[in-house]
Amino acid sequence: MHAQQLQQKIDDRSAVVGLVGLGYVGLPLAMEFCKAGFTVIGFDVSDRVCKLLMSGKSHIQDVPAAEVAQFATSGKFVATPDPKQLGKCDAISIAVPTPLGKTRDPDLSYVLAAAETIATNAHKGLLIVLESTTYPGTTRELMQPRLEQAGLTVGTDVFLAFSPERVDPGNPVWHTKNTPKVVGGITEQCTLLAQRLYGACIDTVVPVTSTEAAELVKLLENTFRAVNIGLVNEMAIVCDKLGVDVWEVIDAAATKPFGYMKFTPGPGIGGHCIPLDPHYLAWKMRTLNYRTRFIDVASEINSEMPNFVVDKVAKALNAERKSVNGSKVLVLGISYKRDIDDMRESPALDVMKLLEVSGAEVSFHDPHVASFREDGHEVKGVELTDARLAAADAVVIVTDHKAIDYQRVVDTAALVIDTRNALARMRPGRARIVALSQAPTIQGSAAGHPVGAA
Ligand code: SAJ
Repeated sequence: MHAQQLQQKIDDRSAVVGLVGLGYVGLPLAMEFCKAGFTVIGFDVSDRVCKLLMSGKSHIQDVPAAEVAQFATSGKFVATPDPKQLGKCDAISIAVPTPLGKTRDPDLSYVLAAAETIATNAHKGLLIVLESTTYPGTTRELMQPRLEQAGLTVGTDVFLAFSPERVDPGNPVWHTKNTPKVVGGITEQCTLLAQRLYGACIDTVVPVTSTEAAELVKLLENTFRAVNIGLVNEMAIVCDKLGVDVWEVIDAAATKPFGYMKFTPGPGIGGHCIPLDPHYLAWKMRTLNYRTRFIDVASEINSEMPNFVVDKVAKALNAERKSVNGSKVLVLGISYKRDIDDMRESPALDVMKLLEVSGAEVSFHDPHVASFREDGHEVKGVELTDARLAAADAVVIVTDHKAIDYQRVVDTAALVIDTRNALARMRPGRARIVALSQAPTIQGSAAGHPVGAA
């Protein structure tokens, strides 16, 4: 009875849809529900975010302010820090952070807070969908009991599902509406209702038979990336020891039209997904006495890359009879990937810290990051001037933003360690260039040949 009523309200768009968490996942999804004709109540603990949205502005790069303003003005979208408003919702999606703690253990405090808030305000006929990336079993083991403690039976009184978020901020092609959405429910009825709800605003919905399957889909997707990035990072180390250009090898391998997918090595991995998501699976499997070796090995190699890069810098300076200690090192690009301003888990932070610990005088320039906060204080970037490029004992390209003029870097700097192959097509200039997988030539060595890197 509740299922049929909810399905009817979804179909005629009279259902009120709640979004818990109005970040890079929740806000775009809220807008899609509004565009599909639903009234949406967005709940966020940040009063500042709610006020900003209700004033018709957007704090998410992929959501135009005009869209927020349109629905906030028409009353189709309300952003509020008041959890009691969730009692008005017929369906609620949860898109809150699931970080890892210091010991790489899952921190589900935001999910649990959302579950408590929803259970307190839940009513019969409510559909809840968890979107936050988490370990398999979370929806059934943590979410369902809280609803049932509130006297609501999942599958008949209320409906519960998991649907992994697949938002890639800044992606010019794939958005919330056109990216296929996987949904898996505690019961078949839960899956059907989640499928109906998301099908109202997303082009393709992919049902799976359980919440665990849906939770694992996301973890497989991102573990696949982390493991393959770890593989090419190891290939960079292999090529470095063999004196082979890893970029040439990867580009040639990528000509294979089947059975191969190109990944590129670098100074390590950053972001809010790839370095973290696989550890959710590793953690869960440890509780079942199983060690997910691929995840562990990939994490080991990826985490080792900042050290590998700093070792290259040290060897490159040493080739000029300089020590890291006392050298001026300019880091170019510090966000976790090119052409964005996000610093989360960025390997550039590790590279700069390691250089500083070795006594280098480190500065950075990033066209997208003017400054960042570390240990409670602000670290400011520097302007990219010819004087600074020329004065640096070493320039290290960590994130290869398109906005940087790399020919200028090659023409002006004396030594550049290029961890992203950003200089591959530059004309020769003043700079001696050391690639990610290239042993620096030791000046004055007898043969003048590259000395194998350690
Ligand atoms: N990286 C490499 N080599 C590669 C690819 C990435 O070193 O070949 C590094 C990046 O520099 C970055 C980190 O790995 O530091 C993560 O890069 P990413 O391209 O995976 O970007 P993310 O973290 O924004 O990942 C997101 C994920 N989206 C979701 O989880 C919803 C991921 O699943 C997407 O596949 C990815 O975007 C994407 O394709 O852009």
